[in-house]
Amino acid sequence: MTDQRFNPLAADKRWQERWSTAGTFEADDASSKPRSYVLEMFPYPSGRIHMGHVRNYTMGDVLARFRRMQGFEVLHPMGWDAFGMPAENAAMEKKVHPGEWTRANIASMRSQLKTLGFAFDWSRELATCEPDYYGQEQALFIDLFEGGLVYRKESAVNWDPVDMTVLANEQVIDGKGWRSGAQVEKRKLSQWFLKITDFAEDLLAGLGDLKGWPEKVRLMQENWIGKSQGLQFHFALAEAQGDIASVEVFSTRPDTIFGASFVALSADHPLTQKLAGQNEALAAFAEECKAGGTTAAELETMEKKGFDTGLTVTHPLDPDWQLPVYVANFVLMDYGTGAVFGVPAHDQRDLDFARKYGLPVKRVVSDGEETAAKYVGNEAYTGPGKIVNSAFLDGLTVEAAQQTVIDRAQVEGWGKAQTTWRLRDWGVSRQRYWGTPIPIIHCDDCGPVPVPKDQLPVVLPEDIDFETPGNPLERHATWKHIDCPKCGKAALRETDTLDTFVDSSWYFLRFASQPDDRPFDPEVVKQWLPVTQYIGGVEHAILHLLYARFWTRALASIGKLDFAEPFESLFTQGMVTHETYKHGDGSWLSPDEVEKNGTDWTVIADGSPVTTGRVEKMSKSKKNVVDPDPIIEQYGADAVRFFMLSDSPPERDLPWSEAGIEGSWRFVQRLWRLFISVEFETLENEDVKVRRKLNQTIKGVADDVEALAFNKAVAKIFELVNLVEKANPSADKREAIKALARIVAPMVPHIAEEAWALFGESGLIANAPWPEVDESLLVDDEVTIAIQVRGKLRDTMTTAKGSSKDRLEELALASEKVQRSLDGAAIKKVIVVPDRLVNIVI
Ligand code: ANZ
Ligand code: ZN
Repeated sequence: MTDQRFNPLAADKRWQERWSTAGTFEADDASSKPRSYVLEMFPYPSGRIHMGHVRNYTMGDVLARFRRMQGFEVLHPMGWDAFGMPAENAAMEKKVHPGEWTRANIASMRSQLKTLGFAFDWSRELATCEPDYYGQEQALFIDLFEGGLVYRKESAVNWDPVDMTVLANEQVIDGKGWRSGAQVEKRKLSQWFLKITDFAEDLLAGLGDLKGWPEKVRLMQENWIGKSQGLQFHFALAEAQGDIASVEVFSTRPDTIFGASFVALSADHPLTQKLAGQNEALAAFAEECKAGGTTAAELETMEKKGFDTGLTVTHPLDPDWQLPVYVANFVLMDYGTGAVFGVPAHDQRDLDFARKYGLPVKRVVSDGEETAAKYVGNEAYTGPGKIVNSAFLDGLTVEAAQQTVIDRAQVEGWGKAQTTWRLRDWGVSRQRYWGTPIPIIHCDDCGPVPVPKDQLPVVLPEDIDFETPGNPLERHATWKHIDCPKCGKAALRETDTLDTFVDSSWYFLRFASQPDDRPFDPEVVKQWLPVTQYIGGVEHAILHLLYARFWTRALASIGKLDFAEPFESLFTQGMVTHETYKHGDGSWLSPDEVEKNGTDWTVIADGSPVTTGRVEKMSKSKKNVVDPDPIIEQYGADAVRFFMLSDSPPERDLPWSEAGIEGSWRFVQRLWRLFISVEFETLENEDVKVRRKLNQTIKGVADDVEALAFNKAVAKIFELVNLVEKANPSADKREAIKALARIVAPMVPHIAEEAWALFGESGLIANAPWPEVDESLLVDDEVTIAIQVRGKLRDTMTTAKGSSKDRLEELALASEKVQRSLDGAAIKKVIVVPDRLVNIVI
């Protein structure tokens, strides 16, 4: 006797074990089928799976399973982005070894993922913290080093004095370390860099070919790369300062050169430093500038401040024109030349600055209305227009004037056309333990020498001390002492480890091919890559994706790969959100600490009142997190998966709700009741309506899943189920129920396998083909046809789809409205467009 209720507790496990023992989802490198590589961004093993993971991996899973059913050999792997700070913090706070902490997290997250029945090829699982992964990364690093794409340079870094580490600009918030909250200092350190700027032009151009990427992500990458074309030229100092006789500036707006009002230097500019040596007030001002933010956003919003150096420079196009030289806090040293000329009328920062220091503001671009040189107001005009008040440039467009000034500068030799990039080389050195050791040995005689490949991996030492802050590798008694591989003299290992973004810049290659003796086999990689569909959070839109694109190109440039773009299509999914709850004292409460009584929320423990807050991304800090584990236990994997797909478009946020998951649970049970009803008495009657709907659903769901429009696919499944439930028994109804199991299989695979077995099918539904579509049944049976008389709409009629021209003409002429409008006139001709219109010409 079949159970009247679907029992996920038993079914989920049963099928998960079957898939695992059968190796159902292990990708075959030697397959002759077409390939599809479906990849979700691999997780950081923080400890527990959260709903965001569940949503992300469910989407990828549906696509992977669907593609398998469509006849593809699918690679759908899973692994762990396992290096990084949290493991070290755990080591410091809880006194566990980072490796132990990480591996325990991986184990529990792996078993959590398994309870969701994801079709992962677990045989390819990898963790970046294991020597068999990071050792191969070290080999690649050495290849890039030998290929001239790695170098070492002294550079100013953001130093967090509490965490004792270098921070990326993004990790500095209001001048403080993102984690420690300590005031960040600027320090000079020798660091390793990857030459991503060599590929700036190509990374930018490549964006144009990424048709399968969201426009907004491409735009974000474009802005990050930040190509600017303009003029680089110099202003001669009225009085040379030692060996400095002029100030070099970069401008994208040379057309505004006659609107110049001042020259501004960065606090780190060599001239600033020279002057600061003799001027204490200036030195203090420069220090103050350095303590401020460095991100573009911070520069945009902070108050503009300057220091008048008292020096002047001569305008390049007018020897009688002197401009003052300031040091200003909004000029960056590492962009352009570290100095600018200010044009207040046409640049907002310059205008704020000029108004504050009473500098001239002269209009040189006219919007077509106002042409006077005197500029009023506090809003700069940055739009298009004609040049005014600018001698030989007057009357030209902005673009034409730019070219004219560039040409003149080049001819007269005071400047040249210049392209500037916002993108900087990638500093990969981290003064941390839990990362890939940089495989370099420093020898006093030979300089930096790569570790010979046969001595890889350079393995992290296990016996480390986290009691004192700083880099444990640096402090370890013996680890760094090693003989130089070149000359044999005593030397020192590099004690910096690689930025964890390096680990995630090539893992998709290692998934495709993982030999023991090298990072990957390019021939095998070529068969799988580029990744057909990559899915992940938009928070990785810039750095991770840019670095991965760079690594692929860098490896291609040294002959290790023969393609440039790693991800053919990219999808960025929305977040899982939840209402927030607050106690009277302002502290956050978690959803399972509160309950609803009528319309009010109260604390379960003591009945005290709760205020509900906004629906926000689930996060530990706001305590609005719902742990997937108990939910899976209660409702089963299929209901959870189904809910993740049904309620919102995948790119939008999904508000978690109890009602939503319950709805999914009920739907799973409805499916079950349909499946077990399949043994009704065979009736040889037809049900064209059901057959038509079935075929439309097969096609529609396939299209929607292919477009990752899962919520639309779900809606179509609902419609089919509604119709089939109500239909009378028929052969068509039975066929629809059987096909339904395959249609829902990618979304709710456990119940689908159960149904498949129930139908007496041998094998797994996971291996079954997607149901075939009868194209002739896709069209609706009825159409509405317009009837015109001399091109004017007179009536409409609803007829069977595909009716003949003669039949349509006959029906049209039978229309009373048409006859009235013809009013007995002779018909010259009748034009019939089948399924569309009939036009009667008189
Ligand atoms: C004169 C001018 C007039 C400018 C005008 C803009 C508008 P993008 O497009 O982002 O590359 N600039 C150059 N180097 C800078 C630095 N190190 N720190 C801060 N600002 C700098 O911006 C290029 C423009 O940013 C340059 O063009 C320069 O100001 C400024 F109506 O020169 B412009
Ligand atoms: Zn040596």
